Amino acid sequence: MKSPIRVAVTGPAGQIGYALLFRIASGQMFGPDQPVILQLLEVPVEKAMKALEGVAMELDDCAFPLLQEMVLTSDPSVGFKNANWCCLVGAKPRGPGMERADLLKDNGKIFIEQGKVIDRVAADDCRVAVVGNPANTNAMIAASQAKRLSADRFTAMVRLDQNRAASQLAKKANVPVTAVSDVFIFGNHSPTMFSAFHLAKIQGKPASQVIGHQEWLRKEFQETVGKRGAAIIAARGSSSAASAANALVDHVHDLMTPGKVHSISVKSHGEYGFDPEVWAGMPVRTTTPGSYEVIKGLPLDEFAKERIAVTNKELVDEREMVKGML
Ligand code: NAX
Repeated sequence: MKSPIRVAVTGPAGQIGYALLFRIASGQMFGPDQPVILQLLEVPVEKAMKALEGVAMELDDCAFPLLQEMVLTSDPSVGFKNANWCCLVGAKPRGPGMERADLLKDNGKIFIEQGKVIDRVAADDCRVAVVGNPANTNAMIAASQAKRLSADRFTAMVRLDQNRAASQLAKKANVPVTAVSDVFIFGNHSPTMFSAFHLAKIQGKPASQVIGHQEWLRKEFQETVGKRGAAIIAARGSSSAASAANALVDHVHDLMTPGKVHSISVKSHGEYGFDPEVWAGMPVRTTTPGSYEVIKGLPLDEFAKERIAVTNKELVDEREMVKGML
């Protein structure tokens, strides 16, 4: 039996938390032979901590063989202590009439604090995956506070966009989703993200050739993927939760599996025209468990360059809005 890994999850009493924890504890994130210790960090509010106790009772009731221990806390230095992975899901939601800049600043405070504490108390091999929005910029903020852990350890999730894009392409081409490959998301996790259909393949052939409907790929497809979150809120009355948790399972699982090619948001070093120092969705290949290299040199046509410039500008603007806090 392997020794257990410590997985810290913030926001465990929230919607995504409820869809995520059971999948981590059942082995879907780290594999069927990897025991886990869940370190669950909520806000110090009675209602949230009480709800967390309920979730922990349900986890107990699953009798998961891989779940060795649970720590329930509202103290970040306990929650992140010796953590090998930190899944930063908890964040303040955007309230009515709230400007994006206010949301960035309010969440910025959370991620500054969490970045500092993770850097101080987490394990030496710690990896961080940010889900709480605005996820790309929150990852940049948390990384900015770390001195011990390098910036490449901090990633943000664009996997939900990748999965949404793959599924839409499969539907349009009337093939199973397993026939779709090389779907990469560039840029921000927001409606400006660019789903690079010119690189995607369906049954090994270029997706644009198989679908043959350029206008759909450029407009409707991009909008459906980029605005999927809003469409789900309109239909379901609350935001994506199970699909977001599933995407995080995929994000971490693929980052732990050498050879996997997938999209994650990482610190830019100027690849594909992104500003250095923003966190942008890009294609990566996992090298060793937890580490990756950005896949460089994929061809970009004029349309792709225009779209990347738009999403890059949004990331630069977000960075400007929080610059004073870093
Ligand atoms: P919920 O509001 O249901 O749950 C959030 C939980 O986080 C709450 O229990 C809250 O008490 C807790 N929390 C807040 N601040 C915290 C802190 N400083 N430390 C620890 N816990 C804290 O939201 P949920 O639907 O679970 O969504 C969580 C985040 O994911 C939101 O920011 C949301 O915007 C973001 N999303 C990101 C996605 C992505 O692809 N990157 C997609 C789904 C989702 O919208």
